Amino acid sequence: MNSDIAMPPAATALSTAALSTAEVQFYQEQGYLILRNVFSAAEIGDLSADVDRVQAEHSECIDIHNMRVRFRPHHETGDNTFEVIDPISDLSPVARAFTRDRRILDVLHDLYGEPAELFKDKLIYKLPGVSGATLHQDWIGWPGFPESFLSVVVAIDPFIKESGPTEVFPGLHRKGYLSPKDGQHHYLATEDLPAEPVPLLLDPGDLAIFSCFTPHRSASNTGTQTRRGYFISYNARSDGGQQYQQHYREFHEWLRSKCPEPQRNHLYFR
Ligand SMILES: O=C(O)CCC(=O)C(=O)O
Repeated sequence: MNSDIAMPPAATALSTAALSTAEVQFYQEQGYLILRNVFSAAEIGDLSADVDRVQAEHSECIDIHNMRVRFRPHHETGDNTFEVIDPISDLSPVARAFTRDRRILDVLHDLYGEPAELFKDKLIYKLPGVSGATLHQDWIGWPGFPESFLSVVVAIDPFIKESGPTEVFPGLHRKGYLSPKDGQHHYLATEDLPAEPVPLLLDPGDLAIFSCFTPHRSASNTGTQTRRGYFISYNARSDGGQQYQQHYREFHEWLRSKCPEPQRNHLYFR
């Protein structure tokens, strides 16, 4: 099945001074940045309602064979629990508008020194009980995978200790990719990292940004509320230009290649 995702490329910002020099320097040194109150409660309310609508209206898509969604074990029962819709911007006009919002694009222009291009986007719902992400870097050794890849997290729900916030290991992005560049996804061992993790504690409407080389992880959601975050990833324009559709073609190929026969024949994208 053709898994091209019908979505026009993101608009790009032209010039800005959205960040202070100190903020740009902090990101360059630490590999992450938190920006408070970027979006209003009303804007986050609209995003919240629309991503919940997508989850409800496309419930038939929440299926282990659909490459658009991912599951994780419940931290107590081990039950495979829905976690991610990737991508969501073609299903949610509100999410799509966030990917093109000047408040994000202007910040990225300051970090890149040039316009950003949308690379991928995913809504991590992280329902209560879902286990966390194992320590890893987002970069992967696929030919041409952009080293300028970074992710912007728009907090829809509070990222608090109980809900399993993303935790970053600051400064280590400067070491580059720490695993074999063999095209596979690799986990890292905490004891190998000479830094203490920083939890990205966010209120709804806050943004966090981290580099594809910044090691990160998250704990289980042991609270009673979802921890919905919109993770939007970009690359610098000079680092491959618009790659959104190409990325999803490669990603689906890779998912297929990882899936053993005969389940591979059941995979689809919808
Ligand atoms: O859910 C999180 O906090 C982390 C997610 C993550 O690491 C990823 O999607 O690469």
